[in-house]
Amino acid sequence: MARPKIALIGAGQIGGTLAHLAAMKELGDVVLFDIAQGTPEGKALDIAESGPSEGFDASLKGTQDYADIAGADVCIVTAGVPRKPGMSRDDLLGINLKVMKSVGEGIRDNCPDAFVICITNPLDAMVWALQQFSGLPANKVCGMAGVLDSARFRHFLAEEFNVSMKDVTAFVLGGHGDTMVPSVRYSTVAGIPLPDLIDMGWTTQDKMDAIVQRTRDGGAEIVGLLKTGSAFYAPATSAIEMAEAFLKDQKRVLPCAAYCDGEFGLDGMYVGVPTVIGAGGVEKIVNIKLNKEEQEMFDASIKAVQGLVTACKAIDSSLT
Ligand code: A3D
Repeated sequence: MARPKIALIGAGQIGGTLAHLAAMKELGDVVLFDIAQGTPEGKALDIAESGPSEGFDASLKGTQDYADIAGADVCIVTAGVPRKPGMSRDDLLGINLKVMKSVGEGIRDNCPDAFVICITNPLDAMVWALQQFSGLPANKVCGMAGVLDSARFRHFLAEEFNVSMKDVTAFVLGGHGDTMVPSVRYSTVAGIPLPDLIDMGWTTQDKMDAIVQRTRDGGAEIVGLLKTGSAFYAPATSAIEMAEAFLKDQKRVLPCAAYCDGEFGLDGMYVGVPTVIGAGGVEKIVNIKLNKEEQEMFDASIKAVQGLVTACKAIDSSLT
């Protein structure tokens, strides 16, 4: 059986890391596409030359030609511009929307059966636009943000409790922005909900509030340290987790930006929610109940995403 084909649109910091991870995990053959001449070719060759030492079998190719992504099974999109210190994700909207148009058309024309994972910011609006520009079914187009935001939350919790991060489950709902909703009630250590751990004296409410806020600011914290761009190791790892769930039909329960049509009371929009990812793409949205406080935070996040979608429509009248 031929190896799966993984197309990476954007061969920058995240794209290169995605290619390295996909090859090392032998998820399939990798095509790196970028408009920058030489970058995808150079990264593809460099990673291929790490194969003999690492011991993986995967072919890697860099290209500026969309025809090379033909028939891809998975397509991960990082094309566009990342933020610099002082910028919000929303500041990227105008420039990255134009990029989504060309990328969406490239996917539509060359790999309409792919499972598409968007990473480009502002995430929830860009994945919505990418689905429209590509015309692919909504369950085959989703955005990576929740896995990353949850991983950050899990990391901070594991440090606070001094336990293995393997035993910490957590998820973050809502849009991938300042209004995201890290769910304390639905996050656990080995099944014990965080509020119970506060009652047990493992931490305090103040410390938990600080961890929630650090999770919300997780992207900005890295941007502030790097100064020249945004996070790329953890974002790439998170998207690979989603791609692997699809390629291996794992039915993983992962938070991602998925198209909600009725779920969570939403009327056709992309936002971060818990989902089941398997061979069918986003196979299910896990429609959990929110309490009053969570619902208020979720509503504020929805409002922020809706504002970005409205801004996209004002820029490009082909979006409906
Ligand atoms: P960067 O290293 O700049 O890579 C982006 C690449 O896109 C560059 O190599 C560009 O040449 C390329 N590119 C630009 N326009 C096009 C085009 N029209 N077609 C093809 N390629 C193009 O950025 P990065 O890899 O650090 O980040 C990529 C995106 O991911 C940015 O928008 C970030 O804001 C976003 N990001 C999202 C998250 C989430 O959790 C959602 C996390 C981190 C970064």
